[in-house]
Amino acid sequence: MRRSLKLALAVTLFGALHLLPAGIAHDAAEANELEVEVLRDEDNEINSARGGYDITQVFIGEAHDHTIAHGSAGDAVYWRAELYGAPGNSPLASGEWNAVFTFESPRGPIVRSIRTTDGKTFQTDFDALITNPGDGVLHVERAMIALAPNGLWPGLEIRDFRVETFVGDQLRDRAPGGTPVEGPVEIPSESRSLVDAYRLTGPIRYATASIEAAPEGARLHVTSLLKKGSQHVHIHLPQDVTTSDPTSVSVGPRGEAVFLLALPSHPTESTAFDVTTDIGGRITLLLDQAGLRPENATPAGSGPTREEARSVPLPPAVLLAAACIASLQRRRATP
Ligand SMILES: [Ca+2]
Ligand SMILES: [Ca+2]
Repeated sequence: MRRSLKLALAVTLFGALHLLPAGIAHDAAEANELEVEVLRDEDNEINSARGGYDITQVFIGEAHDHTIAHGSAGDAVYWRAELYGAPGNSPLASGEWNAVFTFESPRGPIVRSIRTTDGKTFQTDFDALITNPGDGVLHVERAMIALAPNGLWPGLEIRDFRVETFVGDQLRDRAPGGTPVEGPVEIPSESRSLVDAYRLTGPIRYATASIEAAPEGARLHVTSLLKKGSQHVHIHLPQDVTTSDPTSVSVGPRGEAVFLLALPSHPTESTAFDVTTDIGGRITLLLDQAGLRPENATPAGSGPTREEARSVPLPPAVLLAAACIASLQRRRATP
């Protein structure tokens, strides 16, 4: 059985923008199709006079961000939100503008905020923050909460998503909920929650991967799962595995990147390595190099021939599940 190619796949994303030449990195918005809209709040005109961010659409997504950490420690859940208004537009709105994001987790509420006095520079307790301030609007692209340091891991459910905005200590909008105007008085609205809960997966939905034996060593296929967006795929090979192909390739919607891998003549034990994408995907692959060793390296009759092994379709879905479970168990074992 050792002759068959064994590999396990776990999938996740990685913000490798720093590895790319300027001008070819993709924007985080390419991943919008993977997000889940959790809140839809009224679009009001009241705050344009009173000041304070007007909450409209709010989404939850997942991504890996290497600026938080490499490997699984950089996997995060993030908020995306469209907040209308900008400090300075109203004399009534002087002071600090604040947007507070909350969801419930099995470890208790996770509360983070974004604060500003000029609408361009921000103070935050999110683990990473990507904003795009526009004319009278703040696009919160990714307000990220790392999973592991906050007691979160794939498989857990988070719920009760809510956002509140303030000027100073005065509440100016909330979602779900209407528009507060004076103390407990608020203008009712059609604001609503769109989901009861969101189950964390880790950043594995950006791409999938498989490995097959090839005469030269092994062939790694990485397929983008995006229907519309584009992304760069990066492979981070173990030290003793090489490729003459570029290790960073742009793939379009449903596109595939193929890497021909050269394996060491004296294979070591199985090795894990990451496949990442520049907009936040990360997958961990487990390459059992022993499964690819030359014909004469194993006793005769111990398994299928190399030719047979090559012809056996690999069950990547099963292996992927196994790897994800292993990953989950590791996370649960972490206090
Ligand atoms: Ca609103
Ligand atoms: Ca509201």
